[in-house]
Amino acid sequence: DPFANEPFRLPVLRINSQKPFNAEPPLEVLTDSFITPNELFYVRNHLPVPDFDLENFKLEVLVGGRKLALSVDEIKKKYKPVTITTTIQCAGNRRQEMSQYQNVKGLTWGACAIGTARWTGVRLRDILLDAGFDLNDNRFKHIQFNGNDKDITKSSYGGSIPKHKAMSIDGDVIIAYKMNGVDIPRDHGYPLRVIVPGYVGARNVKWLHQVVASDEESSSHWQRNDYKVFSPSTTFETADYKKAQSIQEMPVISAISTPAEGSKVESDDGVIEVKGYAWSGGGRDIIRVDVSADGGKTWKEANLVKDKPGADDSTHSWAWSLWNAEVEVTPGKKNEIVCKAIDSAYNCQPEFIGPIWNLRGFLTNAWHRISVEVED
Ligand code: MTE
Ligand code: MO
Repeated sequence: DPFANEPFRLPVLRINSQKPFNAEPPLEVLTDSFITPNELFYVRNHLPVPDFDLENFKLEVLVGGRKLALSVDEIKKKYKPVTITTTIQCAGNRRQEMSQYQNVKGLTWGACAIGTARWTGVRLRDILLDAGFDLNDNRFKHIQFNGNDKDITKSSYGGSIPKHKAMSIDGDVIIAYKMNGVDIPRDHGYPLRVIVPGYVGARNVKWLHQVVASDEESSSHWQRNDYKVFSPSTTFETADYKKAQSIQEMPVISAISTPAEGSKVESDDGVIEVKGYAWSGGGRDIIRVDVSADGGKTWKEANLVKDKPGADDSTHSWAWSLWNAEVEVTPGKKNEIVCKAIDSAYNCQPEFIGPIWNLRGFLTNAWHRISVEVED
């Protein structure tokens, strides 16, 4: 059994698939703290968690004909450490809502395939420059990453990002060895993981063992034939994966964490508290979250909580904003609570799922709607 040596996981996680392991924390606890505790951070594994022999492990960095091999200790000693606080989100977050609209293919994630952590490591840029990467060499257009988790054909999970993201001084792409101050837990990539702030979760390759400068995107299945979005009318027969763009930077999203969908809420004064998260990719900050208690007719601006705890080297707003709002409700009936966020580029979320529906159920970022019964 390739899954015989999987790590321990908290029973509170909501399991989407056991082998490979995929699970998310309960929505009620997701927004309790700005930093998601490691044990509650969603897990998205495509393959078994690999075993590591740290003694003999070296990260391989290939640039043109040159090869640099670095142990974890060498990485820690040779390059300047930085800490980046970033939110990581799976492209399938909130897929459940899209699949309720119309069937899609993929794991049924709720709204918790997202989390925020402080990652400590060294800049990918520093390592690549050390390996002889020439910024003026136009042969290299992509930086590819390979993990140490392998399928039955022995091919590993992989992904790539464009050179400009990898090499820009304020891209904050790091090779991390710590997650929230401790060695990265096995489920999240021990001992090394690339962190690509503002990009889709899929490019944050765990169990990193190889970095390759290339003229092409990664040839892995997950770069070429997955994590792409098609028009609502595209079918599996007509989907042209070669033509479609890979998901990289993520669009603006938000979700309500409390109250829970379908719950009964008590209110003496006709007001209830609503809480949630909002995030946008590309380092775009959240500038406003609007909350409605009447299905989107009238809106109230939420309070944004942005206090990033601890020292941080981030050059952009890579992390989410938590928010809360007190909204007026009508007791004795169902109230439709809705939220929508606006990012620093004034991007906003689409009102409905229909126009963004896609066969794989990616990037579900329509207004988040829940229905609660209010009792007085
Ligand atoms: N890296 C490897 N090596 N193998 C994987 O299966 N899954 C990717 C990415 N990196 C994956 C990986 C996907 S799709 C996501 S959303 C994130 O890791 C999930 O990270 P997490 O499990 O730490 O939350
Ligand atoms: Mo993902």
